[in-house]
Amino acid sequence: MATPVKVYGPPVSAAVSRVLACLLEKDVPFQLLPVNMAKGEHKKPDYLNIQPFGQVPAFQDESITLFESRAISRYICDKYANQGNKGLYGTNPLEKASIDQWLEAEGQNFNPPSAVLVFQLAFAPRMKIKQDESLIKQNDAKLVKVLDVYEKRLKESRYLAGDDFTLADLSHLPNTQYLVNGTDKEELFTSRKNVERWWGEISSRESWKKVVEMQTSPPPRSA
Ligand SMILES: N[C@@H](CCC(=O)N[C@@H](CS)C(=O)NCC(=O)O)C(=O)O
Repeated sequence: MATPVKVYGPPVSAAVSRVLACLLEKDVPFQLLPVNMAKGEHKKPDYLNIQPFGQVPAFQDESITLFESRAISRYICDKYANQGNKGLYGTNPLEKASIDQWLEAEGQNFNPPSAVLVFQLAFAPRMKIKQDESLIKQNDAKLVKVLDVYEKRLKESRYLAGDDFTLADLSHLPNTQYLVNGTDKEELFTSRKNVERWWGEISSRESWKKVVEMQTSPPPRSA
């Protein structure tokens, strides 16, 4: 049997959970290795050897070490093209171009405001960090504009890149999960008919349900 790929980082991290959802969609066996961020393990020299920016996730498969969750996900789809969800990253240049376009939209347009809101509204209170109201307001306004574009697109198309669920949709799962279930921003998604339908469909995928389970179950005790 092939050696499982390695993912370093906690499943509660949005970027780690993006990679986990992709591995589960592609039926790729993986080993999840803990990185104790509270203890600063992600800034220690050993970890910086595999992720020079000191962030999670890091990823290893055979001789390759990668960072950046979207690049890792693209690699997984290409390397394991013939297993699991074979259309996740498209099967021809036209499909791939559309998926890449919406993946970029997620990374460049959706992620910046949504990541700020997730941090400010879901993580800052738990970490006893004071929330920045003006940052929340600014990013709420930015996300409204992005979701208006999505609403229009999703009125014409079942999923972002076309008729099928792809990496472009998957990439939105982590931040949206936090915004819908862990903040008071659910309405941004539920007030838009087609965005709401899309969220209902993508968040009920078995792969994502498993990731949410991993996020909510306590980490295994070390011996
Ligand atoms: N663009 C990177 C973002 C990685 C990232 O921001 N990871 C966060 C957790 S979700 C992290 O490691 N934060 C700790 C830090 O930046 O020191 C990716 O997609 O992999």
